[in-house]
Amino acid sequence: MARQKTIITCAVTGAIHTPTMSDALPYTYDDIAAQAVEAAEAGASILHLHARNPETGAPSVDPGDFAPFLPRIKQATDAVVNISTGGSLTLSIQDRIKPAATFSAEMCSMNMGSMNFSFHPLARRYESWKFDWEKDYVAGSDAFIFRNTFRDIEEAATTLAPHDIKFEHECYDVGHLYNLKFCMDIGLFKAPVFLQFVMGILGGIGADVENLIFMKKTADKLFGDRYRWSILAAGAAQMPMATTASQMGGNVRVGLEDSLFISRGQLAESNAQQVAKIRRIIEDLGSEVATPDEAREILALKGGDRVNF
Ligand code: KMH
Ligand code: ZN
Repeated sequence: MARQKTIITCAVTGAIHTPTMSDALPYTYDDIAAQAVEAAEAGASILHLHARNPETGAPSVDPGDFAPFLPRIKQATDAVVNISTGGSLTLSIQDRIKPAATFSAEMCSMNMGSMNFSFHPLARRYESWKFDWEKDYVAGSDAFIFRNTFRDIEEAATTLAPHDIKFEHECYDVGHLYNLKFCMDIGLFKAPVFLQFVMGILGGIGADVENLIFMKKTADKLFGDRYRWSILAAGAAQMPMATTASQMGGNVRVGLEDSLFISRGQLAESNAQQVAKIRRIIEDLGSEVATPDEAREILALKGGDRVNF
């Protein structure tokens, strides 16, 4: 059987890292748009997008903070837009799904379980901060519960169902695969599903090859051949785990949401630099990367002409 092409997703800014941590982290409308377009040009066929307050860089789920950059990305690229419903991690599911519902994107994230979700150890690395909110946000994440109860998942799934959005099911641990299976059994999601194995978040499964194999085997057991998968590994594990996953037939996600680095100890200059690196690795190892239209076909997406931006 011909090997399927590898889909590269780029997660452009996220809600974990803060402006102090890297000058490359985009948070203005212009910079989010420019880096997203550049990442698509470098080979990302899916752009996973969060918004930020353009003055302070704080994570935002206000649709008004997505509106200035979404049309610009659509005009400049053919890439699939995937809108986060993870949010800002402490907000209600009702607020978190507003951007995806408002803009009816081709894809959005769907977080498959409640968990500790912490990056408080990062706070120790910085003595001064660019913006007032950053230190408390980062240091205080040891008290965050990222809430995604079954009721929250059901609310997100039923609210977004009329929009025909393909979900990127974020599974931060093996139990989240079972949560997804349960949700499929009660009719909330239909196969084939698209899984994102999220590895290396403090609160979730660690980023190593044994765990990846365990996640993959569990997905095989639960979903048979009726799923596609991708990996994102946080921090230093990003490129090594993406490389391994691509060799196992998985798709990959990179971007400054997940890691600020291009190699050990060296900050990335941009999202596109990470996309170019993983693309080079994938191609050097003999695989091909999917174009946006190939990604649409592989994931059976509704099409870029059916979004609301
Ligand atoms: N920040 C990632 C670990 C979301 O946006 O819904 C997971 C994520 C969640 O991308
Ligand atoms: Zn995200």
